[in-house]
Amino acid sequence: MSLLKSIHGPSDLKRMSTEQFPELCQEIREQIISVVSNVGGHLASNLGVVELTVALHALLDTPKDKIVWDTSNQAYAHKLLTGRRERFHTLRQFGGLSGFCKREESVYDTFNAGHAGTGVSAALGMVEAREQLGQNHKVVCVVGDGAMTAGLTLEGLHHAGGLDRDVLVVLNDNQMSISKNVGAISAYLNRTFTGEFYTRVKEETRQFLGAIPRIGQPITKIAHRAEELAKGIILQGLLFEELGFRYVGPIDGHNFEHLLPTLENVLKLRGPTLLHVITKKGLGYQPAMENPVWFHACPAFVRETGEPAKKAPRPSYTAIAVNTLVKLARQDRRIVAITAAMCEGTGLTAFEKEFPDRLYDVGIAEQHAVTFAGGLAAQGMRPVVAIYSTFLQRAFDQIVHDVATQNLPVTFCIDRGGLVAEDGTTHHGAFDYAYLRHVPNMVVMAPKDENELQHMIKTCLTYHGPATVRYSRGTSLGVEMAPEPVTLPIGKGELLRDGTDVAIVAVGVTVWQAMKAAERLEQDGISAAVVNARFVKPLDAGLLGEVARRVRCLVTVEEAARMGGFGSAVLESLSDQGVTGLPTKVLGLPDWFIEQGPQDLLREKYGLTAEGIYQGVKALLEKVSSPAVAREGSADQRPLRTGQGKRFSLASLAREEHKGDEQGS
Ligand SMILES: Cc1ncc(C[n+]2csc(CCOP(=O)(O)OP(=O)(O)O)c2C)c(N)n1
Repeated sequence: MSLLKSIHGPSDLKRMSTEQFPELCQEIREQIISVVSNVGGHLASNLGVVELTVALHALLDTPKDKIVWDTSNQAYAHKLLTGRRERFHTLRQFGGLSGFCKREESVYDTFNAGHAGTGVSAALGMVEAREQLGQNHKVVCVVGDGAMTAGLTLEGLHHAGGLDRDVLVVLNDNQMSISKNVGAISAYLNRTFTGEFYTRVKEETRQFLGAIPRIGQPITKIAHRAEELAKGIILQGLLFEELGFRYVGPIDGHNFEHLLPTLENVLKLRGPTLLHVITKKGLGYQPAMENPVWFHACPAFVRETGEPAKKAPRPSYTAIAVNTLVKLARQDRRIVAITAAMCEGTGLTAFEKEFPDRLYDVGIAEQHAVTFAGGLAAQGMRPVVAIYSTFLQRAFDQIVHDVATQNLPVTFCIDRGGLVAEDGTTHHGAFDYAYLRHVPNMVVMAPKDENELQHMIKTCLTYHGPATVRYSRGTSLGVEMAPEPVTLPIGKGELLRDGTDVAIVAVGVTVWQAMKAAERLEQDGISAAVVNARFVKPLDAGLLGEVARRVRCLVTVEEAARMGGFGSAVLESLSDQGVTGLPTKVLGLPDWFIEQGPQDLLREKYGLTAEGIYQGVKALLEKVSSPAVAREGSADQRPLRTGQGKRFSLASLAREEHKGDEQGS
């Protein structure tokens, strides 16, 4: 009989003998490996926290007690133990379980996450809510050593130490962020469990634990002993002690004989406590232990070999971007690259290989990465900050205050722009056009294909101020590449085809879809112009105005949030140029958080495929029956005829569009 199958919630765990826990952990690992090999996911981190998760749920009274998982990429075992085992095979798929914690998914998920470093602050908020509301429950935050390098974590610890409330922070230390953890804090943590020192600490911890009766020991006495232990033998806890935490550890996070009694005791301690737990990424699956970096967040793989189930047919946009950077860095000594703990994901490993001294991994510190780049640029360097669109959100003020106000030549390689698929809501790069285009001095570009991408990288690096190039997750299109990247004229789009019925103005990956839609429209006898905007800012106002004046309606397309994005920019530009009364439609992502799912499926759902654009144009054209109407009179009073002869005003047209938004076409 499977132990895991008998668990429908944490209370079942409490009925189980602790001797059965190792076997249960084996089953949990088996389940995780089996599902992740099918659907991809954060394998290595999850395999590392199985015992810790079992121990926490066995000792806490969840969901009354709260566990906050920082980043929450390591919450698979937590999901399996909290009533989601039967749906676990749907992990990360459209309509399935999220790969992260989601309050809307389970009462056991106390806080939504996906970005690193939020755990301590959120947990502290819950602690204060408990105090304010006169409640009585425990709050435990599990945070990785990687997330310890996030400024936000340190801000949370700093505040917690000052507040002096009862809160337990479990530092899950596997020495890895995605790749090897970096920086001074990581080095500090490493010193705590290497070689002889760790062995001695482990032994003394064991003696300490042996001396504590499991039940009935007055809390103060245990606290005192714990304090003695911490002060007496664990100098390395000093950083946390100075921040106002009681430090306990390090302990072996895979050994229930250490985990259970220690956790049981630290959960009784008063005040902020930090338990330092050592775990191994990938434990239980040999390929993941050997290559925890690849298995941090892997695609589907062949279980027997650990090889990817599918090989990409062409290089990714990421690879093309970095190849170009490497090429340009060979010619310009001032080019340096910066990553915030995402060397692999951003492809900068290739840059590091050739220029190890010109690559900076700053840890999970996007804000610092941007200001650091500002400092480099102020002294004449040409820094390139490569960060995923979603993570760059965190550095908005640094972009504005530390780069743009000074017009510093920092290049932003914004990877994973648009829909990113299975990581879902917290990871889609939906907001970048909107959060960048209103920043003075900022140039914002997005390539239609990989050839244009290489030109845009070069354009950024020859521009005198801040410039961003935003590209998609996934495989490039396979277009012919120019032998060398060239500098594009700033603010110039290209007219890919001319037409008189409709202008489709697209940017980024949507451009080729717009071209396909135009070909289909042509078969219906509709003449469609297609503009590749290239620049979200500055827009090619001249080209837009010119094209807009010779068509009956205009549709913009972007794989980004519609509100405040590229389409909005086009409409503002047309209005500034006095092109009023032209029926328009803005295709893009709606005003809600986009769910997880394959890119193609989501593109289809949100009308961003060739078919979606075709349908969008047809719907608009249907409303614009008379070519003359679109060109004359004041926008709001002018009557329009639909194909069916129904009368519309442009104001009612706008209401129709808005209704479409709410329903989520
Ligand atoms: C703000 C932010 N930057 C980057 C990432 C990408 N990322 C996901 S997990 C991770 C490493 C986390 O390491 P750690 O906190 O030690 O947790 P582990 O996965 O080892 O359990 C990184 C950098 C992120 N999720 N959020």
